[in-house]
Amino acid sequence: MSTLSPEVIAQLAEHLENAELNAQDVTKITDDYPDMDFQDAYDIQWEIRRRKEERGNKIVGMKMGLTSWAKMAQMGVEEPCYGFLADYFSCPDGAAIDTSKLIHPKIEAEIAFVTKAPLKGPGIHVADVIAATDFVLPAVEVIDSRYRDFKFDIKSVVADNSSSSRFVTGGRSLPVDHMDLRTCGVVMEKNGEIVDMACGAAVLGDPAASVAMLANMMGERGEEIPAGTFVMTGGVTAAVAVEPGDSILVRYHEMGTLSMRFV
Ligand code: OOG
Ligand code: MG
Repeated sequence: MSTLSPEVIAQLAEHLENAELNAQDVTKITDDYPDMDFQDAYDIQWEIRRRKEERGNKIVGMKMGLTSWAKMAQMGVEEPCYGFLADYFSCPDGAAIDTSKLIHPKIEAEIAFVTKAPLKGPGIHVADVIAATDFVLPAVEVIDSRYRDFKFDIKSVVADNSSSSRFVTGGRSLPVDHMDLRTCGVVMEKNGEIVDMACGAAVLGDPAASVAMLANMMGERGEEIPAGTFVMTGGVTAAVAVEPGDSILVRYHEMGTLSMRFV
């Protein structure tokens, strides 16, 4: 069910995408549309995606969010959500990330998958995900909610493409059966000091369960995760705020390190 008209969906998509492109915060949209539902929220997100594709941007992956207790507790939201990744979100390992294009960036250490076969829900489980995985690799997401002070509810954040803004990937990719991702340790360092650490099991008990949930959530709209898709499974720790001058290093068990600085 949806409650908003196609005109309002289009207008809210333009409003939230402009907030992203102009790096200007806005109030959460549920303040003005308290009755909007999940379908409305995802309709707005898919309309933002359509706008970008129409402008020539390429979609280069998907992300799950709010999949760890650390993240859910930090944001006060207890339901996972997904978003898309556009070409210009992608930054190379070691990148200098320009904060003037962002509102209030935070970083998250994540484990990513690349698929080699399509995954279409409903009914996708962890074994399907493992069978469809080409390799796994480390990723750091830079989230940047367009909502003032990062304050939102689940429907507002879904409409805002789940705060997606930049990501860094690289490190060492591995076959998915090389190790148990649940015990894959991650150490986050900011300016040479450890700020947080966790392991893969923080994400829904197993990061592969996050990919399965993405396939099942997309399946509700008749969409699938195509073969060759890069999927970030969600922050293992709470997100860490960054500002110009900060330098970040994330160390992963067996998957190397990722680094970036903010300018
Ligand atoms: C929503 C996006 C969360 C993650 O990895 O948990 C997310 C937010 O916290 O702004 O990307
Ligand atoms: Mg994330």
